[in-house]
Amino acid sequence: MLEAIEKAKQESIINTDALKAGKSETKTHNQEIESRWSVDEIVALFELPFSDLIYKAQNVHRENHNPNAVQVSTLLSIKTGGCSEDCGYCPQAARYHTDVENEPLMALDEVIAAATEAKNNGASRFCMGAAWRGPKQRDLEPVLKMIAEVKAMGLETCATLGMLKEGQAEQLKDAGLDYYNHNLDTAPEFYGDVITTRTYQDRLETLDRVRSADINVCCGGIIGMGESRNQRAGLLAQLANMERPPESVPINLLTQVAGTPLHGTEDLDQIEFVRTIAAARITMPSSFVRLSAGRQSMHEGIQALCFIAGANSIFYGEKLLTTGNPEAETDQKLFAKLGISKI
Ligand code: SAM
Ligand code: DTB
Ligand code: SF4
Repeated sequence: MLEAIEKAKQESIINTDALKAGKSETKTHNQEIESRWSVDEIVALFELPFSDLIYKAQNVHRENHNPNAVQVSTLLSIKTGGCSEDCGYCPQAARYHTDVENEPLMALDEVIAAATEAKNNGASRFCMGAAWRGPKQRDLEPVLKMIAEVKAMGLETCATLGMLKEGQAEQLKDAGLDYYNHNLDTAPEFYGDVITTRTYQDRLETLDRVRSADINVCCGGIIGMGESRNQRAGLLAQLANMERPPESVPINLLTQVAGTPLHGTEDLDQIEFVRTIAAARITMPSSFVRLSAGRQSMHEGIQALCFIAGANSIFYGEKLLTTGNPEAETDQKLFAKLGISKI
């Protein structure tokens, strides 16, 4: 095990040095593969003494980012509930009996009003989410208008609409979409325990379409669904080993909702969540790592540890899609306490 840890250490030093020297662009394909992370190497990071792991993550963070600045995105559910899929964590799946109702797509002026409020509260990115397996062409048309209008307000735009068919990513790009969020959610070997109505490969194909259309990729997953540490490392390996790792990596702590199959899962130890953030930072030095769902159940001390471990993005505003998030004022106080400025 010591050997594996040493290798993991060397690996992260090599990655960071290469980045610092601006060599990542010029690496050959073989060199690229050599610098990738195996699941065992990532597990070895998780197994480091906590202080050593945090120290390493903070070093990588400082070498690649402003350690005192956090990007803030506000989420809006533009189409809530009634989803055909069976994601075991999701309150919006029609088949689970939760308090979430099936609502129609929001009107353009309501979306603009929400984006205006987000901008006035200091968000730099506005993310629009829809409870769809994927958008039909007639669904996409109004969403393209929303994207164009939000972009014209001077906000960065992000959308998460499910799987994309050929040509749809290009339409989103033309409308002014900056980021597309589509999560791998978990390691390939645990995936089938959580979702059966779409495959891992389906998700990878959508991510390829997003990349090919030159839209920034926002891709991460959920921790605390009953997966093993090995599987948490497996998710990070999938992300870190992408041809180009995602620009944005949301790490969600499962928000348990009554009526969903994952409700009642044993709570994850929050220090393990911090370790996951640190391992994401070390393995994806230049990505923005987003401390995503789950902040409402976290003491501010745990959130502070996540920022020290390299998280540099959050969802900001009192609601995620259907569940709660800390009030903007609470976050402002926390940022002031920690000397963090918003990006
Ligand atoms: N329907 C689209 C899709 O699934 O691709 C977009 C919206 S979906 C709600 C976006 C992501 O939210 C999911 O991939 C999942 O990672 C995350 N998510 C959903 N429910 C969650 C929960 N209860 N706790 C944590 N994350 C959750
Ligand atoms: C992501 O990774 N997390 C956000 C966003 N992408 C779309 C969604 C979190 C949803 C939490 C459950 C809810 O509010 O419905
Ligand atoms: Fe539908 Fe997305 Fe929820 Fe899955 S995560 S049930 S696809 S809204």
